[in-house]
Amino acid sequence: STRRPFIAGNWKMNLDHLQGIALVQKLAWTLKDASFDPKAVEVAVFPPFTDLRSVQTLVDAERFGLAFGAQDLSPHDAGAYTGDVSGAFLKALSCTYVLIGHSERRQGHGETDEVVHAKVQAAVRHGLVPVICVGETEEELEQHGTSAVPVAQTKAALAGLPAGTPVVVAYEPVWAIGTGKVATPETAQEVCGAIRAAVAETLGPDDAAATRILYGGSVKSGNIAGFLRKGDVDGALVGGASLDPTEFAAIARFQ
Ligand code: G2H
Repeated sequence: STRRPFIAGNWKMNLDHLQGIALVQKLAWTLKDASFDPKAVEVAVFPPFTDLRSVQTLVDAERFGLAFGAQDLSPHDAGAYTGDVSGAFLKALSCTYVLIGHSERRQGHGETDEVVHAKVQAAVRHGLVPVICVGETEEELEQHGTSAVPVAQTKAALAGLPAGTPVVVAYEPVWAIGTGKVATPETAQEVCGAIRAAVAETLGPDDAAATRILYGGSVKSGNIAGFLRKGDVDGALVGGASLDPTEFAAIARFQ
């Protein structure tokens, strides 16, 4: 396909800004030493909010071809929302992306499809590309079968967006997150294909062809290639393995 593969590192609540600086420096030089071609694969990191200013200052995006984003944003633009962070502030720090609806936020912070939808709208208002996370729990998988829940979550998140809005969708089966249980490439392909059909229904066929759909859940350098060989899997959202710059660089160089 013409879609540029996308390898995204979700640091979650790990690495303060000093540790973040060290990781990004090591990552950038590891990729550079390996003659990594950022035009062939896009690499992005998603540090905690408190690291973003350091990462912005440090990463010479042009030189290293590394992008970055935040792990969450407020559905509101500004005002009396103690503890929240506006998409406007993320944009001012040169964030390209923002994760929305990660299962740890859906489960741990009660984020419903409505909240996810409002956050997607906020991201788009501020010129950020939302990386919308969808996925089913083990229980939902048993009750509704493969694809039903991620497809419904995708449609809810994208509802009302105009065609041509750049988005990324990440399929992360909740039962595969940080558990060491990894979905097979066949399952990932089946669900990512169904998600692409949902993007076609909501944003249209051109957007469906252009949208990158990622797999996430216990991705490592040893299993990435199997996922990327599948036609509808355009990259990975990597948690634990993104905290080791050597391992994360190896994932980015999956070919
Ligand atoms: C899923 C994933 C990254 P991990 O949460 O978002 O984490 O790779 O540790 O399973």
